[in-house]
Formats: sequence, structure tokens, C-alpha cells
Amino acid sequence: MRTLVVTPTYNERDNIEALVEAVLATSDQLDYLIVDDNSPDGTGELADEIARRNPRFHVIHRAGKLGLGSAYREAFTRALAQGYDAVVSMDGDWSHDPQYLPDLIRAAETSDLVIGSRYLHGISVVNWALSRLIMSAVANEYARLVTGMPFRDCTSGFQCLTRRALESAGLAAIRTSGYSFLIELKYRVVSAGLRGVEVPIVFTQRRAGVSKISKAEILRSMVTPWKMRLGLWERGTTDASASLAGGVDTGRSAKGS
Ligand SMILES: Nc1nc2c(ncn2[C@@H]2O[C@H](COP(=O)(O)OP(=O)(O)OP(=O)(O)O)[C@@H](O)[C@H]2O)c(=O)[nH]1
Ligand SMILES: [Mg+2]
Repeated sequence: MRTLVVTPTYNERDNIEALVEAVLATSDQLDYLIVDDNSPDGTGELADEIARRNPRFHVIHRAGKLGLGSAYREAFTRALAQGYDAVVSMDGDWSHDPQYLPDLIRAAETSDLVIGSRYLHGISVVNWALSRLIMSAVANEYARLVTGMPFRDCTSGFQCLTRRALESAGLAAIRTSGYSFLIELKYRVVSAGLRGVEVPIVFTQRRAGVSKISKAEILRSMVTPWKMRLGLWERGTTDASASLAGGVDTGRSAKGS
């Protein structure tokens, strides 16, 4: 399966070089694309340098900080146009360890959505402050209850989606722009009746640099699940709640874990 791994970056200079090497080393069937929003720390320039010596690594440069959601939309649209069979979304700070890429991509041979899950067997998060852990766990449970998605980890940003999943979700129709983009994407894939599974990952605190998540983003993430559930964006075109209530086949993790 020809796969494009995608990482949006904003000030990840100290993480990126080793990350590119580690990602590409996992398989020769994948390419790696970074979407850099003109990072002030020079991530984009360093990425260009790495790309010059590695034909499987590519960079999209954007003029300024346009957000995670639009970065993924642009990259996934390009992946479809270039004929990739699957894409992976992955943070650029080592929280999403490339060692799990083979597990995610293998599972995508039989499921259109594969979530790298932090909450599949208890909680597998390393080095987060307790307050951050509680916030993440509560946000995840909240999103799960409100949207009805049958996953332990609805808010994970580490996931593999097949071409069919992207086409069914309709990238252009996704309304959320920030971190919620990937949650809405999952929701749309499940609503389209496609199969989703979770595979366990251990998530670790970022290696270098600082978090970019804002208070406004956290507030928005409280509202977005309700918009999805109530179909406020697209009433009538996708009856998501009906599809979810109808028992989508979501594989081993969907129920009871
Ligand atoms: N291109 C682009 N990338 C972004 C933007 N905001 C965040 N990112 C990247 O998105 C990924 C996730 O952002 P993080 O800051 O790690 O967010 P987080 O994982 O919620 O926060 P931490 O756990 O503290 O790291 C990282 O690779 C960031 O560099 C943006 O506006 N544009
Ligand atoms: Mg992070």
C-alpha cells in the first residue's frame, strides 16, 4: 500500500531531522510530507535541506500559521491527486512515535480508518503532567459521548486513512479548521459506514519545542462535537447519528474495552 505520512509543522526545527530519518526507515513503501507554516525557527529551511538529499521526503511551504486543519486538508488533497492508497496524520514532536507506522498501515489493509490509540488498554501516555492527562482524558470521553463514535480514543491525531476513507469523508466538506479537523474526519468516515479500528500506541510528551494548542482551541473543542452530533453544518446530507446508532462495524476496539 503506497502511503503518504503527513506532518504539519510550526517551530519543530529541533525534532524534524531525526524524525524524517525514523519515518522513512520504517518502510520503503511510504513517502513523507511536511506542511510548514513559515516557522520562525527555520523548520522550513531545514526541511528543504533534508528534501534535497532525500527524494521520498517533500515539503509544502505556506505563508503563515494557517492552522492544523487546513494543513491536513491541503496535504490529503495532494495525496489523493498523486495516487496514494493511504495517508497517515502524525505530529512533528515525537509524541507519535514512527515505530507504530507499520502497525497502523498494516491494519489499514482491512480497515479504512486506523486510530493510534492512547486509551485502548488503560492509559498509555508517558511524561504528561497529571493536569494535562486529566484534560485530555476528559476531552476524549466528552467527544466520544457527544458524537457517539465507538472509539476509546476519538481525539487521537495519529491515524491512518485509506483513499476510500478520504473520498467518503469529503475533505472539502469538513468545517473544522484546527485540531478538531481530525476528529471531524473520523466522524465522517464512520458516518459513511466505513470500518474503523484502534491499535495501541504509547504516546509521549513532545521531545523538544513548545505546545501550540491555544485556549481558544480548547474552547472550540467543547463545541465542535455538538455541531457534529446535531448536524449543524450539513443537515440533511449526512445523517451521521442514524448511521452511528445503526451499529457500524468498527472492529475489535469498538465495544466494551
Ligand atoms: N503547519 C502547521 N502546523 C501546526 C500548527 N499548529 C500546530 N502545528 C503542528 O501540529 C502538531 C501538533 O501540535 P502540538 O503543538 O504538538 O500540539 P499538541 O500535541 O496538542 O501539544 P503538546 O502535547 O504540548 O505537544 C505539531 O507538529 C505542530 O508543529 C499550524 O498552525 N500550522
Ligand atoms: Mg504535540
